[in-house]
Amino acid sequence: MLIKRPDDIAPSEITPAEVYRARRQFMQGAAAGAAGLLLGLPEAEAVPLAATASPYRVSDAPTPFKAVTSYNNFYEFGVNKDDPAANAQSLRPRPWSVRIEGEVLKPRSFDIDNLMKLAPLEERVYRLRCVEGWSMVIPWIGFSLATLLKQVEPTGNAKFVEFVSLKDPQQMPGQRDNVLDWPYREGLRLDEAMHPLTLLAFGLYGQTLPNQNGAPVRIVVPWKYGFKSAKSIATIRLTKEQPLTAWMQANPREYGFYSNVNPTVDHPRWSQAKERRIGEFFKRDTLMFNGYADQVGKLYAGMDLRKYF
Ligand SMILES: Nc1nc2c(c(=O)[nH]1)N[C@H]1C(S)=C(S)[C@@H](COP(=O)(O)O)O[C@H]1N2
Ligand SMILES: [Mo]
Repeated sequence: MLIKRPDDIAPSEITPAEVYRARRQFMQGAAAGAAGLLLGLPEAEAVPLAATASPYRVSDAPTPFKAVTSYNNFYEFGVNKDDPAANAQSLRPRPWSVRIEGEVLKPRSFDIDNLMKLAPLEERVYRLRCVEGWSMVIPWIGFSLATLLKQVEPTGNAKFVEFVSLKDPQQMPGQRDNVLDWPYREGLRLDEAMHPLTLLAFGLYGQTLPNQNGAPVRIVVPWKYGFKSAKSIATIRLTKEQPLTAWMQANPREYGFYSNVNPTVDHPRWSQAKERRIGEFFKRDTLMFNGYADQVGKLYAGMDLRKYF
């Protein structure tokens, strides 16, 4: 088990008070977990993660921890919003390895605890906009995916990055239903994957990722609809061709490869002009690229975003 003593962080100076409170509550829980271990009770799953504050933080109020961890989309554990929190205890996030392969000079597998040490962990507060019309603000912990991609040295042929989630119906009971063609697969263009905002996330709210949020490691791409941010990743593959994602395979008319948040291009079943921030009553206007246009707009210069939805 991995325990980082939080002695070297002063969370009050780097995180919003709310994050700090959630972290303190969590650490009390962790202490109880350690006591449980002595009594032979099941070990607490989450452990504190120290991180420094990244400048990538929106000023919107973070969505409460309770909502972030109880209102989820994670079809491997069921299709209802409360299914992942109810069912994801069967996921075993340790031991875990992530294979990174394909068009790279140095393919390799990382044990999750070594992968986490590849770069200093940062806390970043991002908006997350689901294509279904709701949104959250989440303090993630991780580092830029680019750090990992540079380590394996992409070849000149690498143009895309495919993310493959775990496939194991024993751990993921929702995979006994064919709602998607498992495993869950997502993808980015290489320049999108290399953008510093694209986060390899290991935690949220000062602790390791709860299973329902994609333990032990996931991607977070804040300017795209939430489904692009694949959870519980087992393989990262660099490719020449654009990968076929699980959602495009299921319904190519509704789910495009790009899926950039765009209030002017509607999904066939849902307007994308407005969103409901979880915990708020009035709808908000959805922002172009989810508010990240200054940082990522140039990736799409000259592209017809209706065609490349
Ligand atoms: N493997 C996998 N990743 C996934 C999903 C999923 O069903 N399976 N759902 C996606 C969707 S639709 C959203 S909105 C986000 C939700 O992330 P959260 O539960 O951490 O807020 O995860 C995405 N990643
Ligand atoms: Mo979503």
